[in-house]
Amino acid sequence: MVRPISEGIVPWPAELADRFTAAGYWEGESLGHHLWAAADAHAGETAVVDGEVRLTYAELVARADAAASRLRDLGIGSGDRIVVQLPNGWEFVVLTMACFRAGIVPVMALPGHRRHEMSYFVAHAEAVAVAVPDVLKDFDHQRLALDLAAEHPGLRHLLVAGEHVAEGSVDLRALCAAPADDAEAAAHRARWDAEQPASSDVALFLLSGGTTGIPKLIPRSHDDYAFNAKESTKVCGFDADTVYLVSIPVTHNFPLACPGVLGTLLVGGTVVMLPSPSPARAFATIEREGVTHTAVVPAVAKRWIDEQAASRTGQLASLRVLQVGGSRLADDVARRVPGTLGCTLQQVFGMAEGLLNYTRLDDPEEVIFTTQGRPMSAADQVLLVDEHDNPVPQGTPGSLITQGPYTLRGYYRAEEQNARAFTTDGWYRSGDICRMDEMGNLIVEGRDKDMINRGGEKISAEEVENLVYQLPAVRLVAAVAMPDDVLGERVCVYVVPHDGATLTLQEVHGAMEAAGVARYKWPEHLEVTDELPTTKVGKINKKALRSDIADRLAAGLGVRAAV
Ligand code: OOB
Repeated sequence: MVRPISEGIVPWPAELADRFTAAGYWEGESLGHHLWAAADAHAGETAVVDGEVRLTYAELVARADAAASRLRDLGIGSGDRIVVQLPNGWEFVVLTMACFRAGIVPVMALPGHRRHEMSYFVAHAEAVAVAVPDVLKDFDHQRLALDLAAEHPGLRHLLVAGEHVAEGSVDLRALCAAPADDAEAAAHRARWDAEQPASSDVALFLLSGGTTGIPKLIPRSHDDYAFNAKESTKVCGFDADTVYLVSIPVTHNFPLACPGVLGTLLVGGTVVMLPSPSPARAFATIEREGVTHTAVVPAVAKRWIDEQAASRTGQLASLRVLQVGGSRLADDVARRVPGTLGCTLQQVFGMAEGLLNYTRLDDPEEVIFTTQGRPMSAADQVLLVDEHDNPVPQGTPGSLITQGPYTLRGYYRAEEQNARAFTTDGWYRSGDICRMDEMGNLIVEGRDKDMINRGGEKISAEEVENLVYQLPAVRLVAAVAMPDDVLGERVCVYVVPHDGATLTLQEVHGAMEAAGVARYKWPEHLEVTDELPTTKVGKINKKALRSDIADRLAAGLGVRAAV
């Protein structure tokens, strides 16, 4: 039963694929092959730590092989999709490795997603299963999964991690349990050693940051994602002594594979998992486990710095590298990292679509503090272009387009969006406005995509607008970013109501709640107005709205965060 996904995938042109293989960027092996090779080389060493649970490499792969067999027994096999909405925990690692091994394709959802998003992922990916916690932060994910199953007949299995597994659901912890004995372990191992997915197959789907009304799925192949993670370990100095802490959601590309969990496991290091980056627990964990590397978004970096500056309680001597990315890190916050946290800062400007830029660990301080780094690989092609796709002069801001051995050629089943998101010769339009210094380092100056970056969580303005348009009072709506000290940006909506109609932020939230929309997308400020400014061609002038809300905030007009 081998049914790799091909329909709806835009492949790399054969000539490029050959070049990437000849140059060794693509090694022609599955992610499982690489991970199991590392596990064999480090069998007795600790691979994963999650609270009281500690798994050696030998235990981890034995569980993953057994889980792959148990999934197969359920009828889930090569080419099938599972929407994975798990928090940071050992079950996530075992399940993901089992999927890679058996050619099952996980769709990496976030714990914050709700019915609106999950239902779309299940439908668009034609998922046969979802993997969820029972309850997380007072939200009943299992209930949501049951509702999804009622709505989507193809969704046959609910894999549930937790104490309360409903009848009819599959106990994910049991599915990920150790095999009974060595003989059983050897049988599972032999089975999957003999049956590996092709390296060009889709290994997983990541979610796009979102600029369109509907979210898009990013297919990542075994070849390209292995390169993504492995090459990152070189640039970031990961090796078998690395103890990597993951405290931001592991289903994000950044902590998953830049180098993240997968990179750490590929070089024989130890992954330490925490469900959230709260400073007290993170600091205690760094001390207890001797964490050497970790990745956070700028809002978390700032929290850690402020906490440590105020209390000096964190014993962070083991910490060597703090990676910060996902949104723009302010230069002044960057400068405080080494002095306060006692480690090297590494800025990371990446995207789930592929291209990763890193400051190098031995770069001059000014480069580390004021730039977002340069492409990971010599094979990454990056151009900064004007509105006609012509390269801008060096030092001038331009829109970043890119192609390379780990940057996608098209979103999954999204022909219409692909026509806009890629140049005719296949370069990905990131929508980021950047400048390049003489050394080739990129500085992110803004964006020409209609997206709001809320502390690293990406929100499509169009998606929010479509949801607000559902309210009968709304004649016109525009969603824009409003500046915020903590998160960088939050969602603000400008609404022109129909004649005589009124609207409150509570009503907007009520509509979001009713539609089952993830909370991080809920507008946090509403401006009701008589008209919206337009550009010369008659489009809503979002630039004017962004500066309007920034001016209002600066003038202290009592704009307050509501969520
Ligand atoms: C990461 O990935 P996504 O897919 O959630 O978001 C990508 C977008 C970029 O196009 C850019 O607009 C923004 O997020 N971004 C940054 C940034 N890192 C990402 N903007 C300014 N400065 C940065 N350092 O966010 C992501 C994926 C892999 C590694 C790191 C981040």
